[in-house]
Amino acid sequence: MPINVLFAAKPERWDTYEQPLRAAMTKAGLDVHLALDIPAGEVDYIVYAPNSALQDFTPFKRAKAVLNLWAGVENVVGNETLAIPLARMVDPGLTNGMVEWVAGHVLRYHLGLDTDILRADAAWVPRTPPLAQERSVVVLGLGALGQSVAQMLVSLGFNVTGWSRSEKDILGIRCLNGANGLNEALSHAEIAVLLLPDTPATENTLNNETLALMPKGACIINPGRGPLIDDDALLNALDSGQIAHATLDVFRVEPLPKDHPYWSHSQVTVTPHIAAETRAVTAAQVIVENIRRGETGEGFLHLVDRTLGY
Ligand code: NDP
Ligand code: OXD
Repeated sequence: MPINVLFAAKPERWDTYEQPLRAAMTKAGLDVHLALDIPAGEVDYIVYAPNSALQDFTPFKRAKAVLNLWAGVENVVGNETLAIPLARMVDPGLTNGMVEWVAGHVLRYHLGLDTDILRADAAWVPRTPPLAQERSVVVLGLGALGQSVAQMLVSLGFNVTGWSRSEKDILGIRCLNGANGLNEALSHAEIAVLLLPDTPATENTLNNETLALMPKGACIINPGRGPLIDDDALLNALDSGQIAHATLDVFRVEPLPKDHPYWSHSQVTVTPHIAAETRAVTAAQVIVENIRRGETGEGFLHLVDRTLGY
């Protein structure tokens, strides 16, 4: 009997994922019926995007797991109808995308690239670019994405501090945790990169108090989630010069409303939630590996802790 796998994302995503999923299933030797529509009581696994029409998991009585296509789970983790394991997306393609996006934006700040890119006059003023070893960068969140980003920054020569919930020991990275760890990390953060999940514990991680701890003129890069930052506090810190510039990819409301002050602020760069995207070919392998594990009774990879919310 085939394994029934329901694809429950926006219908337009089917074209992107169908072939990579089928190819990965064939390669894994799994006999799978993959479809957009399967009677709920017959579904074994749900490949899921939190913005799909499926919000009530109650009828999926025999399903073994929900396999999220996104890294962020804030829009599904609290779903009270979900009583089976939930796996988040950890995809090498998505990780590479995030590493590259953060590298670009960190180097923009570090090298002061705007000075030349936005030059309006004909001023020939040579300057010596700083070296990465003279720059402290802090990565908030040392998970799948934060760790890869931090390691890339180390490989470029930056002084890297990372902050996470639990204690960590990662070669080349100063690892801190807990409330005191955050304060210590931010006090050296010339550039802060936010790669925390959106949970009750991480809301407003950057607020009036924590922004004030950062060195004057620091820069912020947020590809994590909008609620990690208290927007009013950031706007005040930008206006006072405490924060020199912010690059924001994620927002409390997306798309960012047209009248939001971030759009017109000269010290803010808005990007439309494009820092990193799940890549179908590599993600399909991760999804199929979890289906294989579900069938053999091995533990699922990348399970979400419903209590912690990530
Ligand atoms: P992980 O779950 O692998 O890592 C989360 C990290 O945050 C862990 O290091 C965790 O600590 C830390 N953390 C969680 N809660 C706290 C807390 N209260 N205090 C301190 N540290 C905390 O997630 P990923 O790295 O895969 O992804 C991170 C986020 O990136 C996603 O949740 C999503 O919001 C965002 N994202 C954005 C994308 C975009 O295009 N803009 C694309 C993909 C993801 P510990 O290690 O101790 O558990
Ligand atoms: C994700 C995202 O969570 O794209 O995967 O933000």
